[in-house]
Amino acid sequence: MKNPFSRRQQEDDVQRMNRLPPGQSLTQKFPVLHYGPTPKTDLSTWTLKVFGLVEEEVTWTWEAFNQLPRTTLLMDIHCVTRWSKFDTNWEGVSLGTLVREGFITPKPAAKFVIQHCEYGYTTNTPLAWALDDNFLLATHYEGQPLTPDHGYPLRAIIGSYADRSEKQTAYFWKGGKWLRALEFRADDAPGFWEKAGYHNVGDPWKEQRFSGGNWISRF
Ligand SMILES: Nc1nc2c(c(=O)[nH]1)N[C@H]1C(S)=C(S)[C@@H](COP(=O)(O)O)O[C@H]1N2
Ligand SMILES: [Mo]
Repeated sequence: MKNPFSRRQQEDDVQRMNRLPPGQSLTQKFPVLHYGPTPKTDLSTWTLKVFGLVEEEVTWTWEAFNQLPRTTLLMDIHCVTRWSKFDTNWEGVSLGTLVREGFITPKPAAKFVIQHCEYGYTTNTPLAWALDDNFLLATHYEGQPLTPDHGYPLRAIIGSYADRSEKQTAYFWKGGKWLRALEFRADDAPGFWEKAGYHNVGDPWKEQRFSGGNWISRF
């Protein structure tokens, strides 16, 4: 369906509503951005492992993962390469819900969560961010299972709410595609892009794009 509103008009609208972080522009597409190849996933051998500073480590099969309580989420997402996408619809499992309902119990010393993805991609956030309700382990986008390029069968997402732009959020690289494990840690462990020179925190509202120094050109 052709979008009845021009990109520029939509961008003006979100700007006026204070939903466009500094230096970003609105895209009506859904760009695919990652380093390396897209993995092929066999759901019969796929697992998600939760390890590190938790009372009990757990490994879910795809079938077990799909028994967990589910959540839908409407988010604005912001890529550090300057595109933002608005009102994206996701469905999946909320880490905050898993902790509140006792499926995972972090040890008191746990302060960071590392997402471990296929081919060794990692990304880090404070535990508090990953437990907040704008962070989701997503299996579906706009009512459909994720496509391989967008992270099938499971990815993390972090974004901002239309009406709560002050909520703590991060650029979209902190949403790991092809997620296979979550590690709870006391100390931080900068991930793939963070070590390549992206900002360790990556708040789009503060325009924390690069840490300076060792930035490697990506594209
Ligand atoms: N495993 C993995 N996840 C990743 C990346 C990556 O290189 N590998 N890139 C990140 C970046 S920079 C962005 S902007 C988003 C892009 O998600 P999309 O391709 O679904 O738009 O995925 C993030 N997750
Ligand atoms: Mo990105």
